[in-house]
Amino acid sequence: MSDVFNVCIIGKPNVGKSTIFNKILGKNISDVSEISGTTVHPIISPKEFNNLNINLIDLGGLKKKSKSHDNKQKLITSYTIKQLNMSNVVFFVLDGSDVITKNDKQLFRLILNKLKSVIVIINKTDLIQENLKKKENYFKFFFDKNYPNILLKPIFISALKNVKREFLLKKIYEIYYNSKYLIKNKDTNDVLKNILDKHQPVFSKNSRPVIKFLKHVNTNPIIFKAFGNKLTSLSKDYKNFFIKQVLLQLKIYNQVAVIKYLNNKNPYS
Ligand SMILES: Nc1nc2c(ncn2[C@@H]2O[C@H](COP(=O)(O)OP(=O)(O)OP(=O)(O)O)[C@@H](O)[C@H]2O)c(=O)[nH]1
Ligand SMILES: [Mg+2]
Repeated sequence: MSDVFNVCIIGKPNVGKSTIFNKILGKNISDVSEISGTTVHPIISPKEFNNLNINLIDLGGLKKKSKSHDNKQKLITSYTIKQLNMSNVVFFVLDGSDVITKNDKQLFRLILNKLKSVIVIINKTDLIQENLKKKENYFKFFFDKNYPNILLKPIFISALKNVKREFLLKKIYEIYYNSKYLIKNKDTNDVLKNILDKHQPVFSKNSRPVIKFLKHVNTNPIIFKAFGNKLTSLSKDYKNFFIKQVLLQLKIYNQVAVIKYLNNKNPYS
């Protein structure tokens, strides 16, 4: 039996989630309309790619917490949380013709807090009025600067004109593929050496923290263990630098990573 991967589509109302869902499946299964709040109940449909069985899940649009008190929004919120918990990957959809709103940020936090792999999709690029490159950079910069423990390259599409189906499915497949294997100790420790060559942890309270060994212990969510001495005095800045470097050097995109720092433990024991 081949593996199954759940991929849910999350975003604020009216950003084009159901349009993307239909275009990827090549069938009009989920209702689309210009009125926001069209989808309420989750719509789940299978799609096969490279022998991977994907369950694509269209969800209702989520509003800001402060505006989610009516019954319909409460229902959408509870369905979303349930599907999010069961998902392997999230398509997080934003409206490219708009700015990034507080609602988008709240939703993205929710996804990251659950340590979900996430593919950021900027939709409706056909509606972008201003300089396209400038707008693309605006989104790229936001996702690059604000989240140290995940590397994100937003994908720009117009679901109406070209949903980039193969490309999106390939991104899901990459995460599935990465989730099958642990990275070898030799590779993680080569990366550790490179990072320490670039930038050592600084002295704090008269002692220098030392990271000696880096081990990949879990996939999706990605968890590393870093072993060494005096690691409780590592600064937040250094940890942010360190995790970003690990992801960059191992070329891990769209997957949130956690590093657990452990003092004076022998990784071989
Ligand atoms: N111009 C443009 N319009 C789009 C695009 N994608 C979707 N739309 C339109 O945006 C409106 C909302 O699309 P939906 O797919 O229903 O959006 P949704 O996110 O599922 O909305 P809710 O279910 O209400 O949260 C519809 O009028 C779509 O035709 C796009 O790429 N470009
Ligand atoms: Mg919808």
